[in-house]
Amino acid sequence: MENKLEEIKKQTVDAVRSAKTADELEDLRVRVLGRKGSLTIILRSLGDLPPETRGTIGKKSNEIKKIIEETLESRLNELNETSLDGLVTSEWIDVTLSSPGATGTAKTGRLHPISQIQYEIEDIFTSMGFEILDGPEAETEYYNFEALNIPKHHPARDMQDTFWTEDGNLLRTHTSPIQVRGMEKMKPPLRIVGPGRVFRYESTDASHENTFYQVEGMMIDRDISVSHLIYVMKELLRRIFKRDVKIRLRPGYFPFVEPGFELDMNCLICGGTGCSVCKQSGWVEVLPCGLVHPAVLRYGNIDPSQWSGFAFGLGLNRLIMMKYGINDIRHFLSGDERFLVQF
Ligand code: FA5
Repeated sequence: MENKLEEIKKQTVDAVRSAKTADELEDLRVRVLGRKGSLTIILRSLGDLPPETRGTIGKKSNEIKKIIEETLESRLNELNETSLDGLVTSEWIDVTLSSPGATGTAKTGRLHPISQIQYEIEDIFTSMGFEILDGPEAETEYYNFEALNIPKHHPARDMQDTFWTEDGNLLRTHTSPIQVRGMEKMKPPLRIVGPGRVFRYESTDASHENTFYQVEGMMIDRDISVSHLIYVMKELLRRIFKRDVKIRLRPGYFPFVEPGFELDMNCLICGGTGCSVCKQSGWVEVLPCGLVHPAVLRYGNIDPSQWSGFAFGLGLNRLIMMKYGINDIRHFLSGDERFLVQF
């Protein structure tokens, strides 16, 4: 038995020392020390040995087990170190080298001007305590029209020509469904903005696209009035245009607000004296808004006798056109790099 133990020790230690991978080591460990391993079987059968040899064989078996375990561990450490050394030499990178973009061989990308202004507006609203919400681009009729106080067959549906899907849903024509989903999800008081892409079945021209971007905004609290709306809108425009902006409100009809307004800003291109951008009027229409209609609050499970609010829907494409003096809305989706690299 002693000879057998010596043989197991010698063979295993030799095999461990010449093993090249961790898998090989694990294989050896299982063959010798595993549940049915050669040494384990001997250790388990110690009870069957005559009492005079049991002590010696037991001691030797345990010594050999310890030697094999230590050899396995030290070979595994050696292999790990070698593979790390190999990685360091085969996969090192010089982090001080300049990137292909910096050397001019590859162009670095940039954010689309719409994304830039969207993130800027999100930051402005977040700093005023608004939360940013998202909503689906393919919507149900309920969220796009019904819950915004535009029932079936109401002529106001014609204000927004719609892409319908075959199953009776639609591509959202505005970001206003986000306010309905926001009201359903959150309890008042609430302040939310919902940016996103919207779609209208329209022919395109210099100021109309069939796919464009809006940012919806809504604030609901106790005793919200038009003065809160004016303050937030003026602050928004001041921060976007980096100067004080003169505004005016004109009555505007949207079934989901009452009263509803068209908010115009003083033309920044001509300073209000009249130019082609403002069609000689000195004013540019930038954002429709108003106080949330009680029916819309009710659709959002909010009691209009307790709460009131304002809402607005800002068209991002036209806002950027105003900011940079861009004369055709179709540039935005043209994918023309000559246009895009300017921002
Ligand atoms: C709306 O979409 C309302 N949901 C806005 C609103 C929200 C009003 C909350 C009151 C309260 P309107 O259809 O006017 O309103 O569109 C809003 C803005 O989207 C416009 O001022 C304009 O900047 C932009 N817009 C509308 N149609 C187009 C178009 N075809 N191409 C590019 N921009 C457009």
